[in-house]
Amino acid sequence: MTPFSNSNILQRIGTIDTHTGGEPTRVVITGIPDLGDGSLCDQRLVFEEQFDEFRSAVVNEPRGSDVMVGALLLPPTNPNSVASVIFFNNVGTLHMCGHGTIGVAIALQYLNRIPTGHHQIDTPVGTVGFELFDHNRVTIQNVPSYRHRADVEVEVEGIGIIRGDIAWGGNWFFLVNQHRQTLRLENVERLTQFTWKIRQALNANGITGEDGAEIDHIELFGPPVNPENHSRNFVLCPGKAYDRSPCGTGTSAKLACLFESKQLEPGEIFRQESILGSLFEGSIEINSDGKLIPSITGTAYVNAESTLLIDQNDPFRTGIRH
Ligand code: PYC
Repeated sequence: MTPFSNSNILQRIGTIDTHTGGEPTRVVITGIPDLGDGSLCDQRLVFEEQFDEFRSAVVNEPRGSDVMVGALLLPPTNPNSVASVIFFNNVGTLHMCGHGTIGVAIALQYLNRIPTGHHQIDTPVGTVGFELFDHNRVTIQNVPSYRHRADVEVEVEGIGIIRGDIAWGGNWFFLVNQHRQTLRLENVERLTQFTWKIRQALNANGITGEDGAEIDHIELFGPPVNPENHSRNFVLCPGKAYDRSPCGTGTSAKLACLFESKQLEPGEIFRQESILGSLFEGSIEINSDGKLIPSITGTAYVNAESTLLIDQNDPFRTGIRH
């Protein structure tokens, strides 16, 4: 921790908080550090290397919590986009975030920056389209998604052999259907331990996404509680928090796997409920380049409009990091 200064100057960071199906997004609208004028991937790298304390101050305790996802609202890089966004969480940055994109759309509407209709935002892994509807509903058209490997076996300490698919939906996922776990809210501690062990086993065995990318999201699937839905999931995020929403990038990865296994046709609706019972509706289309584009529909609400204050004398000003 850097030495205390005697300065009474408070650093001010303007934020809009939303939640999408219970999963929070803190959209940072003012006080954003200068990340230079490189590509969004370069800016993300600058953010990781030079502004990790800023990241932690915004999302970690005492101002946030392990489950909080942050979204830096930056100028668009593409002339047809309304903004660029870099997503981050309790331990680092995310490539993309589906619930977060829905939250950003609702925050932009709250700020009167966009009307209902079609828009797009830029992320470090590609441009994401979205349709803003009435009643807080948003459909995102995610980055191209795909299954990388099917039915991969991993030996998990204390559990045994677990099989799953590796898929990209804007983040890397290991998707497990056979696990003997009951996907209910009262079991989150157990589900967290179970999925964390799978993640550690993947790392220990060098099982990765494409080009050695780390698989940092683990997703379990089970029967829905609401019979109108097709599936319930439990998603473990990179910093060991579980996703309260059905996870936009995770649902995208699931849609890609279903398509590859011939269980989902383009245009068909797949209703994915979260461990809380909140819902995303997903579907896919195959674009003119032959790529699979998932659409994810969800609902978000604005919770707060705040100014975060960072006092240079506060020993926990940069957040509590685990
Ligand atoms: O909705 O894509 C998502 C997401 C990723 C991590 C938390 N939520």
